[in-house]
Amino acid sequence: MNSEEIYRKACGMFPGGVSSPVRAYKAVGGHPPVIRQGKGPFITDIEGREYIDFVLSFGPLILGHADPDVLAHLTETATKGLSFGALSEVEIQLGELLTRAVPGLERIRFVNSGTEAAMSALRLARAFTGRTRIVKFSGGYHGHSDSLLVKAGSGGATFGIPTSAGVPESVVKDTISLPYNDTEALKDFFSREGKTVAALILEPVAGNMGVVLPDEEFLIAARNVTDENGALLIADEVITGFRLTYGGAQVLFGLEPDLTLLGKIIGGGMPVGAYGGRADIMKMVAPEGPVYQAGTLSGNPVAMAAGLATLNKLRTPGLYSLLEEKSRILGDGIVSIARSLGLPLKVNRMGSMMTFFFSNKPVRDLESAEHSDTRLFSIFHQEARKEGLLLPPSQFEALFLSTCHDDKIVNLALERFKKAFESTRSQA
Ligand code: HOZ
Repeated sequence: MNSEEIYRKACGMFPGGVSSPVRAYKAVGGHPPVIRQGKGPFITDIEGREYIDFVLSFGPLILGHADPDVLAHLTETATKGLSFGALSEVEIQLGELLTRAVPGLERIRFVNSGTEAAMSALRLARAFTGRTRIVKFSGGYHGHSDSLLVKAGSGGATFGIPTSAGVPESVVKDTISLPYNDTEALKDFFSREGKTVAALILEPVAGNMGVVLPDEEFLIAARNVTDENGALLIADEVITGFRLTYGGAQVLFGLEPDLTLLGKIIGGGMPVGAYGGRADIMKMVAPEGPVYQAGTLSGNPVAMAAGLATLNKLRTPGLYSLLEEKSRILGDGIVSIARSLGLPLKVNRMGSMMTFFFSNKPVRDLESAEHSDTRLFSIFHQEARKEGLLLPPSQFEALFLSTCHDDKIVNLALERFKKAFESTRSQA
């Protein structure tokens, strides 16, 4: 079967033909690729077309596809059994690495996805504070649990579904959404209603309305207003954890959250999530405390092994500065190509995550992200695909690099970007 036939079959079986909405390519047009395999910086579809991959499974694959060391450790672990529903040594080893690397993580609980981590951390924050209200930011995406699907980024922004159908009003009435980077609005809200808030949840660098960088004062205010009002600060580092530097955004910015959410990279491409933080809060989690949360496959040994091998490799000295250098070359190169062609483009980048917005205005929040020309983005996406570049299929997702995206790959990618921008301009 060719990809079109497979996709047609998938559409009869899965909603939108996919297992997660953004990857259906509805926002950019064309059939989504059917993938045969990935290797290093490349991904190959069923027809044998090879792309330089900048999606990287939406973030986890910081070492590129099928890293040999990750595969070796995963395979060795898998031969001893796939799941035990019991404690295993590899779980302790990954837990130890994480609690040492992430400053705010005194204790941790493994789950299976970022969604599960966020949902569990909210329950814990509500139990710990005895309050119900949650503050998030518009365009922030913290998985798809009911109370967090309010003005959500990622698929929510991509498909213009600000709050999902099926989420009862009674559930979202306790969720407040404020504009990202608006320090005054944040202070103002907390000065009036801060004592009713259980938790403020934020992505330290937003990655789900496209990449949006935080103002320093915004992050400082997030810590201060929660401290002053007895609310918890939850840092959603599902994307930024071990992406921006070893440990994550909180290491980079000196942010001290009460709870942290992790996922993606810490599973090295296997399904994993984790939440953790202050020991006095985490001791409320069952069976030590009254906050129930459980999972048959939580702490799965094979996933733990993939995460462990990935994190061990990320400790290589100089790895993050090299990644930064390649990402800078790519980001700057894209800016100068677009400028030379007179295309309106704003590139937001931090380390190896970036988004280029087809916009002539700086992008600092959901409103300015939504100002982008998504029609131009979809034209560009299709042209880039023709040139052999696989990009996130939405203006509101992040593009990632891996350690396999070396000089040669970045230069080749820039040549392809140039051609794709040229064809886009002729259709603008
Ligand atoms: N929410 C994910 C990225 N921000 C999308 C994952 C997927 O569709 O695979």
